[in-house]
Amino acid sequence: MSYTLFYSPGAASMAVHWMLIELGVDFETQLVDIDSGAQRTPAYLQMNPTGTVPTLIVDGVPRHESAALLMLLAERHPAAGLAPSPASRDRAEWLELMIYLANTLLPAMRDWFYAGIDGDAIHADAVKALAQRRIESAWDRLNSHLADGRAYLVHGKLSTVDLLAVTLMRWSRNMRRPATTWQHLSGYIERLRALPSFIDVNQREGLTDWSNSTGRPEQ
Ligand SMILES: N[C@@H](CCC(=O)N[C@@H](CS)C(=O)NCC(=O)O)C(=O)O
Repeated sequence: MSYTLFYSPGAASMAVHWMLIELGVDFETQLVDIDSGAQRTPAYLQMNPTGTVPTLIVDGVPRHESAALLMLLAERHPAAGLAPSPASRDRAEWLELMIYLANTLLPAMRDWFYAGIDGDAIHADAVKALAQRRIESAWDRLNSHLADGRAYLVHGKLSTVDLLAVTLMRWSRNMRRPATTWQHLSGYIERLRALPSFIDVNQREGLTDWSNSTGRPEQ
C-alpha cells in the first residue's frame, strides 16, 4: 500500500497526517503552499478539483475529503483499531460522530475562515456569526458526550473521530471561546495532545502554538 499526502500545516490534512503517523505505515508528504494558491494550479486541480487539502494518493489514485480519508485508512488498516468493526456495538456511534463532524462542524469552520472568500465580503460578518454559533454548539455536544468520564469520544478508545475532532478543536484556539474552555473538552484535549503521534505531527508540520508544553493546556 502506498500513500502520498498533499498537506498544508494545521489544515484539514493534519488529521490524515496524524493518522498515517498513528498507523505507523510508510508514506510520503508534499507541502501545498495554500497562501500562494498552489491548490489552484492546473496540476493540483487535476488531482483534486475542489482545490483544497488534503489530497491523499492511495496506490496511485488521488482521493479527497478528510473524513472519508480517515475512514478509508481505518478500513485499510483494521488491526490498528481506529474504527469499531462493522459488527461492533460502537459502530453506530462512530459513524454518527464522523458524519456529524464532516456535515456540521467542518462546514461551519469553513464558513468561519472563508466567509469573505467563498461568499460576498459584505455579508461575511453575518456568515461568521452563524458559523460561530454552530461551532460553539458542536463544542457543547462533544463536551456532553465526554461528561460520563470517557477518555475518548467513542467508547473510551482512540478512533478517527478523535483525530478529526482535535484537529478541528485546534482551529478554535483564536476564537472568542476556544474549545479548551469547555469543562470536559479541556482534559480531553490535554490527553490527546500528549499522544506521541500528535507531538510528532506538530513537529513534522512545524506547528508550535497549541501544545501541552507549558504544563497547562494552552487556549
Ligand atoms: N471538506 C474538505 C475541506 C477541505 C478544506 O477546506 N481545506 C482547506 C484548508 S483547511 C483548504 O484547502 N483551503 C484552501 C482553499 O480553499 O483555497 C475536507 O474535509 O477535506
